[in-house]
Amino acid sequence: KEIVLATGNRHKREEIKSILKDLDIKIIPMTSFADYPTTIEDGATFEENASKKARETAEFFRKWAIADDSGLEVDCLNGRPGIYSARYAGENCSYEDNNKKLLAELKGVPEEKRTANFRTVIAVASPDGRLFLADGKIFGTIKKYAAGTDGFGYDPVFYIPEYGKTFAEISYEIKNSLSHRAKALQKIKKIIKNLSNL
Ligand code: ITT
Ligand code: NA
Repeated sequence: KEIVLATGNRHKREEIKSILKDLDIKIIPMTSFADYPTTIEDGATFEENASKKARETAEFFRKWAIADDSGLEVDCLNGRPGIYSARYAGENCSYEDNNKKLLAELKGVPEEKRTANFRTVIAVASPDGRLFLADGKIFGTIKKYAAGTDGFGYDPVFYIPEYGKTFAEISYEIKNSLSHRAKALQKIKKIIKNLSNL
């Protein structure tokens, strides 16, 4: 029982492995192979991009594959950066560049209008072309300045009112128990468990 994890993002890799650790399946990082497909993420939705990453990886290795497409949706920006979250401030930009750009765009926007959510779509693809999708969301607000050093991406600016902390200020254990990614992966776990041939 093996599944190839189709992500080039080491933070996602660690979170996904941790969330799926109780599953009786060996998770092989795509990046542990010398050669792996680099999917062009030209879909219009998280679903399309996650599906494309999982399908291309399953086809390439002739093995089951799991992929994650995710991002931050800010309400007062009409859902941006959304599917463009990784490259919001430009191609190959840093997480810090993205956070700076986001805080600049939200300059002067009052507390109550800074609502946002993270969204993840997980796709699982079989080598014979089957596809399973699950999604997860977590709601919060965009803080006025970055805080915390854990996590990655927009974690330092994503504030969870229930905890009074950003995602970068809470422990990995807590983030991985309530995040968008955790919710999507819990749903996919149930699907995977019912697949007799994986
Ligand atoms: P792969 O496509 O190789 O999986 P990626 O980082 O390019 O890696 P995406 O295309 O799905 O992944 O872009 C997701 C971006 O959304 C990511 O780079 C972060 O900027 C942001 N993001 C996703 N999940 C996040 C999380 O849990 N915390 C903070 N930021 C997150
Ligand atoms: Na990507």
